[in-house]
Amino acid sequence: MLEGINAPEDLKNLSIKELYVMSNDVSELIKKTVKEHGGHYSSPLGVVDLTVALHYVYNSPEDKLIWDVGHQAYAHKILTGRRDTFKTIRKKNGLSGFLKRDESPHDIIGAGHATTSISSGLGLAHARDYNKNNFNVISIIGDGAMTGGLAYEGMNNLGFHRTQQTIILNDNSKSISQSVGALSGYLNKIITNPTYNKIRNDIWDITGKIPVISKVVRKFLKKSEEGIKGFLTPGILFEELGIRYIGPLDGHNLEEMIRVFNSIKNFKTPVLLHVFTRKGKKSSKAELDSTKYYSLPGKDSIASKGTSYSKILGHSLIKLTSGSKKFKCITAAMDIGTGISEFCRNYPDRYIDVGIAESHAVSYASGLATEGIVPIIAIYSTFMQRAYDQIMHDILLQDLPAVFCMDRAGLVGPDGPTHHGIFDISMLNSLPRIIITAPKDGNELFDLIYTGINSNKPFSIRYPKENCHRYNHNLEPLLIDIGKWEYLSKGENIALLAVGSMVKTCMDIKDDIEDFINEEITIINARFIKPIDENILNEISNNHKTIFTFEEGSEIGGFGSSILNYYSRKETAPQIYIKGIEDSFIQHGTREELLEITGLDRNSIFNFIINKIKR
Ligand SMILES: Cc1ncc(C[n+]2csc(CCOP(=O)(O)OP(=O)(O)O)c2C)c(N)n1
Repeated sequence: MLEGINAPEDLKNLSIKELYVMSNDVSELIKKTVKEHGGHYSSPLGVVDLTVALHYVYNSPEDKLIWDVGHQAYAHKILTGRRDTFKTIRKKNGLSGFLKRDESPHDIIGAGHATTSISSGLGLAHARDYNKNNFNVISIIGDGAMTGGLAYEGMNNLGFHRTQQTIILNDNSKSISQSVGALSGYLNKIITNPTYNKIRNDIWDITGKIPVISKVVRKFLKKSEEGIKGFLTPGILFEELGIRYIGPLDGHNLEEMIRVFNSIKNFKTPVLLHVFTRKGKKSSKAELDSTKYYSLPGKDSIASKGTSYSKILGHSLIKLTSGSKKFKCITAAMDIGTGISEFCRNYPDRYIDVGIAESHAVSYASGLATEGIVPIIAIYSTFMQRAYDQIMHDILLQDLPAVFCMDRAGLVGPDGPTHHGIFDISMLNSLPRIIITAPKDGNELFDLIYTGINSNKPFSIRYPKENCHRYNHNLEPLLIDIGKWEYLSKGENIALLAVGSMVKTCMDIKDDIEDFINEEITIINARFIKPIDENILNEISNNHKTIFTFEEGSEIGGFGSSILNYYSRKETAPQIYIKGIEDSFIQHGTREELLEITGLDRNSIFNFIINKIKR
């Protein structure tokens, strides 16, 4: 059946029975494609029925469907003209794994970071009202994303301004792992509330048992779902905010969803529709363990050797902090991704999952720090962007210690521009007091964590989405002098200052460069991005004519620009060439492809150096 669906209009003439077949077909296509090519798995499967019902009732793109995060919107892609290209998802030049405005007119607002859909939706709704248009705005947000503060800012505004916006709360009681927090408990209570559900079902049954009035009453019930919920409503939290609550609805019952969507379509006021779905639906394994099947690597993915930096963080925290009560680890819904699950399991009183709430995580950390607890925040570089002001205002300005372990720093690969961690250096570089570091390998990550947690300072460590080449988990930790770089080789004339992942790349091409220019070169592991090692900079400026800097991060405001800035204050300085990521958003592809595109792979760096020297 899927063959005949090239746009959402093609769904409109199908019967309910056919819609179920359609939904199955879409799920099968997702399963087959993701198993083969990799991608998100349990989240997209959980919302196939919901997506079919939405596209059946609403008229996208005139009606605006806004998906939060977008990792679950695979069915939306398939039903909006991207069925045949779906197999290219997350591949270089292929479909994005998230929504993207330039990919389809049905992708109203792209996303990748959670919890934006209510605010963007309200902006859209207000623009509609201002322009005197008449479409529906529907924001679809998961219970995980609802743990983020932005959702409440959006609802607070929406409830006050009271315009048409429908929020569909896709509640599967899971974030990537279990959803956390009071709201999660509240939603769960609603779904499992036997009294409410019994009354609801009883009313429905009773109407069916009184044939004379059943048709009229049921018609009334269908039409006034709103009214019924008015006196039965369990969603009082939303109601009190001025948002009509309807639910909970079975997100796999197409008839029920279609009926309710049709009945609320003409509401002119805000509505929250609470839909419960099963993550991983249509795959028994994924339904049973949606966290394990959150994403699949794809058939062609080759497991690389070595230990991931994330795992090393987990090992290090256990090894370095388990004997002391003064450390507390904070995650914002990313315990698995950041490698700290084992720590969380073993030391439940010394870890907290705050939900998808990065800004809260950092302000929370500041509170801990005032009482002598050293907060260790395990977070992805890209999501740290959410907490920029909290770092500046609540940690640095207060002069409090905190350790930021920033995973996925640099190019992340198939998740693309929303997820690349390429702005953290520039973001933090301009802030006073913070120490910014990047290890050259796994052993150094261990030492930097040790140094950070004992520094009593705000200390950040960035490391890439990679398995590292050198890690010996039996080593004893070493304290590294803050601000001290490391000479890896000493030459004259030419020096390469490399940060983090770039150290190995520079070491890999060292011999080739030396053969080419017939002299030895200096390579420095610039493990402190801030403070920079002024002693070494002064030293090399005496006998080196040319300095190259390499970093897997934005060039503007990055490490290289700190070096330029330093030498610009001197009377004489070597010639400096900086290489990082130029001022643009980098699309998706494998990490290797993207390093090549950005000129940060071995070949490109070799050529970059040689071309400049030849000049
Ligand atoms: C700001 C931010 N922090 C963390 C993440 C990582 N992340 C991606 S999806 C997800 C869970 C989302 O849960 P939910 O909204 O319930 O959607 P589901 O996957 O259950 O459908 C998380 C934590 C993110 N995308 N954005």
